[in-house]
Amino acid sequence: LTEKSIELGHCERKLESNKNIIGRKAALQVLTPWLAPIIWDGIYDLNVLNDQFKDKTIGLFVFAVKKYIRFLGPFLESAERYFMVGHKVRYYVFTDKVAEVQKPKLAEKRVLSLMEVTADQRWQDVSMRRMQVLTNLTREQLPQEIDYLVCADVDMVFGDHVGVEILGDRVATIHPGYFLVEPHSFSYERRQISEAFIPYGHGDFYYMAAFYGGTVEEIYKLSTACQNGIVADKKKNIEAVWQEESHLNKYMAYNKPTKVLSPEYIWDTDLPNGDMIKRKRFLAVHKNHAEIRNR
Ligand code: 2GW
Ligand code: MN
Repeated sequence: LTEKSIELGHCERKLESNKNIIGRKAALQVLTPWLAPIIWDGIYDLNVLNDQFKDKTIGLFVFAVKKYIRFLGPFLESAERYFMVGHKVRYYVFTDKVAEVQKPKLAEKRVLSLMEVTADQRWQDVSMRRMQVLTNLTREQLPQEIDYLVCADVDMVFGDHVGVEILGDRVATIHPGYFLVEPHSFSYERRQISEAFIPYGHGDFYYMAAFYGGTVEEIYKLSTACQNGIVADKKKNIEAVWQEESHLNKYMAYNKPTKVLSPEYIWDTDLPNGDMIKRKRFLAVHKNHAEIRNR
C-alpha cells in the first residue's frame, strides 16, 4: 500500500532516496490505516471537488488578541488570495480591540464577522480560550450560517492554494515538525492525571492545532470535548503540555479524522526536510518571541 500510494503523489521522485525513511514512517502515505485520505498535492482533482462543494459555505475562525492583532492583516490578505477562492466564505475573527482592526477589501461571496472577546492575562489561556468560544459559536450561530468550519492560528500566512480538498467531517493536519517522527516521540500529554493523556501505543499522528476543521456539528463536539478537558485539568491545577493542542490530539486519537492534511498545510521554513514538501500552502510567520509574548 505504501509503495503504491507514493506513486500517486509527487513523492515518486523521492522514493529511491528516501526508501529508508518511507519504510518506517507515516510521512508520505496517502491513506491512513482507517482509510482516511492524507492530502498531498497531486492526489486529488480540484475540478471534480470544486463542483462537489459548490453550494457549501466555509467558515474560517481565527483569534487575534493583544499583540497578535498585527498578524491579522497579512493573514486575511493571504486568505483572500489562496483560501477557498471562488467559494462562499465567512471569516470569524475574534479580537479584544474591534476598533483597531482594519477590514480588508473582500472578494465577492466573502464576508467578515468581527467579534469581541476578552483578552486573558496568561498566553496559555488566550490559546485555550478558543475552545470555549468555538463551543458557543458552533452551538448557537454557525449552524444557520455555514457548512464547514476551519480553525487557524493567526500567526500564519497562506502561500499557495488551500481549497475544498481539505473539507471533511473531521480534519486535522500533521504537525510539520513530526511527520518523520516515531509515535513514541510524539509530544502527546503523557501524564495520566491530565484529561489529554494518551498512553504509549495509542495515537496515529501528532497533529498541530494551528489548522483543523470539519462540519459545524463535528467542531461543536470536538471543541466541547477539548473545553471539558481543559476545565477538568484546571480543577486539578494542571495544564496539558501543549495546552489545547494536547486535548485536540487526545480527541483525534479516539475520534479519528476522516481526512488528514499533510504538512503542505502547515509549514515552517525554519524546519528541515522542506524539499519533501512540494507545496507550502500555509506558513508560520517568524516572530520575535520575546517581544510579542511579553505581557
Ligand atoms: C500566544 C503565546 C504567547 C503570547 C501570546 C499569545 C497569543 C496567542 C496572543 O497574545 N494573542 C492571540 O491572539 N493568540 C492566538 O492564539 C493567536 O490566534 C495565535 O495564533 C494562537 C496560538 O498562539 P501561538 O500562535 O503563539 O502558538 P504557537 O504558534 O506556538 O502554536 C501551537 O501551540 C499552541 C499551544 O501552546 C496552540 O495549540 C497553537 O494552535 C499551536 O499552533
Ligand atoms: Mn501559531
